[in-house]
Amino acid sequence: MAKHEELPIPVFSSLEPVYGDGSQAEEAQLRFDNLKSKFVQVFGHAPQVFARSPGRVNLIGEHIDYEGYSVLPMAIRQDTIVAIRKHDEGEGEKVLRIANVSGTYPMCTYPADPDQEIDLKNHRWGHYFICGYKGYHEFAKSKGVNVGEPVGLDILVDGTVPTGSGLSSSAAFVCSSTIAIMAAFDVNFPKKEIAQLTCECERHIGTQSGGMDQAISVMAKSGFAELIDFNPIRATDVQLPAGGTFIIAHSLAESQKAVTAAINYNNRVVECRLAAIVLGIKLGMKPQEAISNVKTLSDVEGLCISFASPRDSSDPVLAVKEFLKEEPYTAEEIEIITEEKLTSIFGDSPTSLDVLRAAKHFKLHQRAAHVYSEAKRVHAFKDTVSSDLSEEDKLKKLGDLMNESHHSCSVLYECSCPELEELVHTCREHGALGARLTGAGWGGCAVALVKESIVPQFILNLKERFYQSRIDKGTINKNDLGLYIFASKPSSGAAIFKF
Ligand code: NG1
Ligand code: MG
Repeated sequence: MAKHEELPIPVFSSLEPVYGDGSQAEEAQLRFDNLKSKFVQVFGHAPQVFARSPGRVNLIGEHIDYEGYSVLPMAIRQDTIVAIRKHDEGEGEKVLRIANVSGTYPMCTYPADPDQEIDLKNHRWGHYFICGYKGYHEFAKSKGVNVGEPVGLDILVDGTVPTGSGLSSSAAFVCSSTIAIMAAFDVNFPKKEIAQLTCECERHIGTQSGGMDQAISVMAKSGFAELIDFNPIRATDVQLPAGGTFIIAHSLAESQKAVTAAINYNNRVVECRLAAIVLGIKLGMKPQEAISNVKTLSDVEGLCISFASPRDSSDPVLAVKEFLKEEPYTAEEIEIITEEKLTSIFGDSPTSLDVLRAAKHFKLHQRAAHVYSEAKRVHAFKDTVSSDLSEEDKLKKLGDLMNESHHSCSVLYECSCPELEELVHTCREHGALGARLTGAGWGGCAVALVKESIVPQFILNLKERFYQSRIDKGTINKNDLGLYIFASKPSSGAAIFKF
């Protein structure tokens, strides 16, 4: 039998395989009915096909996917559904019209040219669809698929993944768009190839992202978290212990990653690359060799022998302590080591040059220490899940690893914020075995591991201790609380619907 990731995206003619037959199915039926009637209203035709792809919560392994290290997320039930209709050749204008069921997002129109550049200075929500559109064409070309002359597309989107929340609404949108486009053009590919292509095409939005979000969105399986490896992308099922529940809670601080990339997300990607190059040089590579060959911290892990105590230890965290100073580096200090200007090292990456312009200094020690230690925690998490510890001990160990991960994100990677700190502490105070920020950070959600038996009480306590004051201030509406704090079970991945 072919492996799960070698299979193409499944095509269903009913909602049940994805949404089950309970209350979730009823809700999904309403969304699909609404999409169909709105589509006719807006475009004057029915859609041909639908694609859906879910958001995700990352359980552990933060900011290490782009450094080549494995991560451990699970898909959540919230998703993005894209309804699409491809025009016949010669029909109407050759444009992409992208509408949304939510009034917050006005219709966006783009030319049908797959080589168009995305205007990053003017961020529009439709840009994420164009990522998928460009990605599909780039991929089809590389596969020798003849896509023919550009034609018009009508698109209607319905997303339930909260935006700016670290739950990957962006990947849910990019993946569902890409898969809808493929379905409209009547092609399908193995999931792992779609995971790779969507990871690459989301970078057109200007963030130098890793591949975690797209991989889990495309390859998730109901009932399992997945250990995702990169280069090549691979997913291994992880069955979580039955007695624990993951609760997702929003800090109510919005993290606008596409807008703040130069000082947050891409800044960390650049710092990691610089840390990797400097480590490579300190460990014996010639500067030019390191600059040409070292892209990520995982590229130099093999060289990371520490000569201090314990002698000749190959723990990269110890090598970081020995070879990277704790004080932030200035650009000039790094250039003395690299013997090359940073603007020349990153000369082929406009988004990295934006980072260099905005950065005052570079915290190489802290960022590398986070990445190497977090990579180890992911494997410790996976090993704990499959160990023969008692359920009680397993949950405790997993919680500890989540707490350590949060500490590292907060102190070494500095991707937390005051609201997330307060939320994580409130979770722990009320019985969470572990709690941490999830996703890119700088706002968005926390994930807490809670014993099944205390879930209702835990949610009540959080409502009282974290959300009530925000309801009183009018930040959120009491009736919307269920959108901001909920228990989550591992859900299924991307699917195509043809009715
Ligand atoms: P979110 O949480 O969706 O902004 C981002 C990256 C991931 C990963 C995490 C941090 C994108 C699409 N996703 O996610 O690849 O690096 O941050 O672990 O940029
Ligand atoms: Mg995102």
